[in-house]
Amino acid sequence: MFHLTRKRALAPAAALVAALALGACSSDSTDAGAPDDDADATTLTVEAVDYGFDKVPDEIAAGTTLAFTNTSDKEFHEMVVMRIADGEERSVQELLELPEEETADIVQFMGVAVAPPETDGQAVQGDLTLTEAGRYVMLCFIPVGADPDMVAEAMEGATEAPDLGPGAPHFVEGMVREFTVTS
Ligand SMILES: [Cu+2]
Repeated sequence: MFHLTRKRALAPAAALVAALALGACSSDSTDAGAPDDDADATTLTVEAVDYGFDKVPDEIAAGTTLAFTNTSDKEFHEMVVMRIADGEERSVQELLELPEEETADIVQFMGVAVAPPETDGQAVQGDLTLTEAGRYVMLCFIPVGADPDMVAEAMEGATEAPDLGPGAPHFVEGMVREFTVTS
């Protein structure tokens, strides 16, 4: 059902365009130098806030492992990491508007980490060590205002069809961040 949630969230929605534009350029240039220390730069901890991913440089060295921590005191967050196919030049915003069947060959799921409020996250699927250079995007699909306990149950598969409420996915509110992995 975790997958279903994500697929539903990727459905076209005109209102996304403006919201996504807000999130796409929220990079913090003060962080840009961080991954240059090759010796120690093997783990990068991404901080989830309401609603965004902090501490994400524009460029990340290949071989870096992404860790995840949630600094929000109310929202459950996830970090779904996807790689965008080589040669693809459309923006993340444009890709999010495509029908699901068209994105299957363009966007490759890499891994996901999840974290309840004020908790360090854990990877629950895939591999968050990014070895291949290219364009990547991280997103959070949790609905705004969802009960963190219910989200946790849904993640564990304990609830068949969890009602996480009517909120828009967090990525609509800015929890979408593109970055580049460099070799
Ligand atoms: Cu979130």
